[in-house]
Amino acid sequence: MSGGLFPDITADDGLIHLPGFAASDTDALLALVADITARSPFRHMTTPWGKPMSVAMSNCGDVGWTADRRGYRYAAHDPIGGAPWPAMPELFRRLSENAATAAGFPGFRPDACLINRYQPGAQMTLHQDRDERDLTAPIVSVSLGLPAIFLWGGATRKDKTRRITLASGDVVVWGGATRLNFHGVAKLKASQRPEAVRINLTFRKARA
Ligand code: MD3
Ligand code: FE
Repeated sequence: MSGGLFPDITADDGLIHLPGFAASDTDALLALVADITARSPFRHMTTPWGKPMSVAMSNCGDVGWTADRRGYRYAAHDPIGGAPWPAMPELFRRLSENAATAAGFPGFRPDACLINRYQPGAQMTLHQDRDERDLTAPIVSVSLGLPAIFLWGGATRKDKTRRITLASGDVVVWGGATRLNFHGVAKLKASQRPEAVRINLTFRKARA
């Protein structure tokens, strides 16, 4: 991972894009995702409206984000099997803390990492992330695998969205005034290799 000053920062309306910040770590990160999901497998959670999500998810850390018919929440145990979520690997923690520091948020200590898997056809519709107790902490996202188009909206659902391509190894940090902005991911295109997927790690401080 990049040490010291990271030169290639684009700060744009509260979105801080660090292209390639995790580029040298992608293989190690994917191997750790494989370890985590061997214990807490990817699953398609159900929304409170009863619809299975097209993105498959798992978590590591003290708490993990879950969705079911009762709502959205962070929980210390994987509802599949009832065990604690796998611990957050040291590389995950270090990378996310270094990215947050490079983006101007020193002292970020994530307690949750949501792992999203996008197969071709999967998407994430516009939403806000508001299940975290500490909204002063940023969110750090790390993209791995196939590129995707990130949709970056405003404070209301009606605000127009901009499209930003996120490639493998890219890191984005959101915090401050834009922490509650609407955002989503456009439907993932099929690639030449049908087994190829996009993995996104989002690091959060879920508990105050
Ligand atoms: C902007 N994931 O898991 S990560 C999510 O690529 C989510 O899988 C997308 O949105 C993905 O909730 C985008 C980037 C992200 C995460 C949280 C945010 C952007 C954000 C919270 C506020 C504003
Ligand atoms: Fe989100």
